[in-house]
Amino acid sequence: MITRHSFIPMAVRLAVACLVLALGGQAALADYKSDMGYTALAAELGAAMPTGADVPVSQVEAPLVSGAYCPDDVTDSELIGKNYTWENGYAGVSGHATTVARYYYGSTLSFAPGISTINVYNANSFLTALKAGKLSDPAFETSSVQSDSWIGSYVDPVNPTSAQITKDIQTLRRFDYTIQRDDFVGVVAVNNGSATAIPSLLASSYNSITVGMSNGNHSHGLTSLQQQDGSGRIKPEIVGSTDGILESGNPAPYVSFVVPLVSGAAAELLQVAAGNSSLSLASHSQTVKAILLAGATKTQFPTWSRTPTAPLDTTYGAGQLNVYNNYHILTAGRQQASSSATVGSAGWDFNTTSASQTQTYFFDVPGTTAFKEFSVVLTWNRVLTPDSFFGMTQLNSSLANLDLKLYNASGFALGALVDSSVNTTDNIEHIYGSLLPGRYALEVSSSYAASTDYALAWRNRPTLPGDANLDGEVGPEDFGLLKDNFGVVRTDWAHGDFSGDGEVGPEDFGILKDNFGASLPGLAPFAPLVGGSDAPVGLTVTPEPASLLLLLGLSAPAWWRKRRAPARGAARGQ
Ligand SMILES: [Ca+2]
Ligand SMILES: [Ca+2]
Ligand SMILES: [Ca+2]
Repeated sequence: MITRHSFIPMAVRLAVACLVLALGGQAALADYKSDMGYTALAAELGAAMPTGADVPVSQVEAPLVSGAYCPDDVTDSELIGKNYTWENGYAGVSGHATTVARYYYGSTLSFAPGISTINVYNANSFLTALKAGKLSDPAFETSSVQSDSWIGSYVDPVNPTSAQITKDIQTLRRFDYTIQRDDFVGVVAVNNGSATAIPSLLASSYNSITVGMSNGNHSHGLTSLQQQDGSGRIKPEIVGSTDGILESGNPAPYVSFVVPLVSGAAAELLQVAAGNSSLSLASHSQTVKAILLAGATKTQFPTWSRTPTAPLDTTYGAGQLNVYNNYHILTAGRQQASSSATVGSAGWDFNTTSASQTQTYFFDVPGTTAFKEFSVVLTWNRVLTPDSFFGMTQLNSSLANLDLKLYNASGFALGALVDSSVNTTDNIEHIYGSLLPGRYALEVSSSYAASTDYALAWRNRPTLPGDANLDGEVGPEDFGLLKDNFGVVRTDWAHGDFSGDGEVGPEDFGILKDNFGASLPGLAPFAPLVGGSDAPVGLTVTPEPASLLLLLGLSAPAWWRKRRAPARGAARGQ
């Protein structure tokens, strides 16, 4: 059955690692709240900051050897005064459960201090209640968010049997089945350590959100489950900063304590969605997942990459959780596909598609800006159905194949394909990159006959005015583009028309001048510096416009007159 070491809770395993860190580690300088956009959103919203209030949650904890699995609700000031249900009977305080709880719904440490109703499960009892291989249905999950900071498997690592592997697969299907049936947001852990394998339970699920760390020190890469359970899917799907996370006063950079932060971020979204009827479809677990992944940031990770057939980075997934982005995607509102109207450049949809349908979302990048980042995520659930002969003892898995494509568009007609996410193994598609001004279309298609619910979420980050080459900085290369096209009509941002009037002129020079030397905050802060201690070249000083022109041997007015005059004549037909 369950191999004993498989259920050693992370807290026990981590005791050794904590000791090492206590001896050799240093206090973290940054903190997870500012790293993940919580501080910025709280500053923007003030008293309106969501807290997860009225969102019921559950916490599943691997028991200690003693059987203890409960957070300390009696003496821990972060946790007292809330309503706890010990689903498997009160069995004593677990330090691991207490730390998870502090970062899940603690009064000062969490992203969701307003959470007040918590169901706590012993992970072993929780697995039993899923009833893998039994005729009966799994137990209902009445909470809206479930946090799983534990890992496990029924498979004996030394002498694996096919029956054990089947039990893992059927357990995972039962878990995904409960998400499909009860529509809660499941947030689950990969293992600690970058050389570890991705756990079967529950990290290999489809319908939950699998979490790792921004330091990359977690199991990552491809799932390896067999049968219809999609080996080769990329995990984790999102990561979180561990800067400043402590357990018993020591730095605790472990997956266990990032899972509850992602769970709290989900609770915040659900609270906002519940408080506004126009956002009600955001309460679906697929929508929350799409928003969390679309909101995630990659600029911390210079090696982050995806391809049309690999939607996520194999270490960082969709990137680092960002509470600020999540909130703004959600409140941009639901926006539906249309062949005669555009959607906004941020938002989400929850809808249904099938093989006979294509859903197209037209949107504009205005001529007066350009997007350094455009991020869009499509996700849907796999569907589990009882076998026609074996009934609930054997759940069968069906996975629709939806695809996501980004096109140039003219009016409401598709133009050239810009990028695509068309993998065939996973229930996630993701496109991420920079966009110049213009009209675009996102297309959601399905090659699966049955009707499939899906969620789509998208956001953008404008670059700085004057950044013609979209590298996030305004510098000499942008000035060069502007200079080379000065006076040209019918041109675009990439050639120096930052004002969006279709020509490159003094107004564009003014925009570039005002931003010369600036770069987007938080952009690839880990970019290597040449020579170790050398300062980056060219971006530390903001030259005056006169000195810039002097540097290039140009006189602005003469240069302007020389090239602008014929261009304007042509434009006016003179
Ligand atoms: Ca696909
Ligand atoms: Ca630039
Ligand atoms: Ca212009």
